[in-house]
Amino acid sequence: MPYIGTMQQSLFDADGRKEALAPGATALRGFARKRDVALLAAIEAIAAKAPFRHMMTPGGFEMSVAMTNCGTAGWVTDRSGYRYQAHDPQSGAPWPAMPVEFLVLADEAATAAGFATFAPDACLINRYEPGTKLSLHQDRDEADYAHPIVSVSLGLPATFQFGGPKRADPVRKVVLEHGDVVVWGGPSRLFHHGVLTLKSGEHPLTGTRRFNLTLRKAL
Ligand code: MD6
Ligand code: FE
Repeated sequence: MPYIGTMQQSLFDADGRKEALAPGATALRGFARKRDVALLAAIEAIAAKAPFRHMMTPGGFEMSVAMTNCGTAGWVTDRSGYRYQAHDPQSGAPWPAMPVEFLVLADEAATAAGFATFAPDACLINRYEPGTKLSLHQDRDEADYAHPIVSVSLGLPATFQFGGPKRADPVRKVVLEHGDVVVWGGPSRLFHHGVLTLKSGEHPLTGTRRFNLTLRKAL
């Protein structure tokens, strides 16, 4: 193998490049890419049972990002607030089971980022189309903030905003591309973050969409 090939292998191996975003937050570039087709097929199977929908915020605004869930608990919002619940409010049925490939990826990513074994019980699936965005927020509906969140980006790239403990703290912009995984825990677990308005584009696997999985230990 030529020398440059060996160099690339060591810097950009199957685990992707590791990038520290904040204390306890690590981007694993390209970590999910080799599983992209299986992950997208699993999302499609979940959405066939629990379709993507635009949920209502407690303040009465319909979210531009479409969402669904899998796992024993799913994140929902409506006029009465944010929470995790075992059933899809739209059908009354339990959320679809967490696919084994999600569990394997989440645990491998958490381990690669230096966390102990990670066994998520909830996965929120976000679907973005050009023009949609996710406002600055904190993820704080989970029972125990000691667990990290593993985030998987697929399809069109998006600009992620990564802030601090206070909403008004300055934000850092990070582009998340197809296959990128972010493992996020520790001191920055409750930092504010959001996704800027998705730009139009065309991805060979997802067309005009971006999907994001956030795997959580909610209960
Ligand atoms: C997104 N992600 O990337 C939205 N939350 O579409 C999140 O809101 C998020 O990536 C908690 C931890 C990781 C995340
Ligand atoms: Fe979040």
